[in-house]
Amino acid sequence: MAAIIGEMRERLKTRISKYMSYLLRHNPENLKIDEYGFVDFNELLQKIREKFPNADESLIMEIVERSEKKRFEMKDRRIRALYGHSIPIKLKLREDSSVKILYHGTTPEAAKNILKDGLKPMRRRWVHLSPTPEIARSVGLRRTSHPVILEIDAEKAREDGVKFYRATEEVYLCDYISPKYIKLMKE
Ligand code: HQG
Repeated sequence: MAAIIGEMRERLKTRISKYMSYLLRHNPENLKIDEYGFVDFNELLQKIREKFPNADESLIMEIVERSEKKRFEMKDRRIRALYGHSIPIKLKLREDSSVKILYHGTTPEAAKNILKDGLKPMRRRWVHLSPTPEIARSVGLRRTSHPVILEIDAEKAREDGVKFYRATEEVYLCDYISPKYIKLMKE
């Protein structure tokens, strides 16, 4: 019985986390969002409870603090998404000056285009990159059972003026990567 309740709670957390990502990354609807992407935590909680009446503060805090990916950030009772946005906000992250190689996992079809045209943000504000091939593979697996892993020469790109930002331990962001810094990863 306890196991079933635990599983139901996990499933509810996943649905609420997806709703939070939708609101904070793409469409805040009637929530007041500032230029850095933060909304008032109580307002967000109220909004979530309109859809998920069982949601409470401790459940949301579990999502923020204990999910397998760190998707959200809290500051002074305000909350924002750390990456994934399509709405125009300023994340104001500190530029990363140390990472040498980054990875990007994608479909074989997209990889072909990326090697020709470069990595573009597509529907989001930034290109999303991974610090390890394993993480890149899991990103690619969202779209295909046979992900292609691309290797980005971040050190060379940085020398040429490209700026990288570390949003979380698993996610780096940048505006665009030219094909000259991208190659297929050797398996
Ligand atoms: C592709 C998830 C054709 C790119 C993940 C990708 C990540 C191109 C797709 C985060 C292209 C965009 C973001 C070009 C890029 N031609 N295709 N020139 N340039 N693409 O979802 O990186 O679970 O916007 O390869 O784990 O897949 O939501 O980006 O396939 O961290 O927290 O265009 O979202 O995190 O797809 O994923 P996405 P992404 P969450």
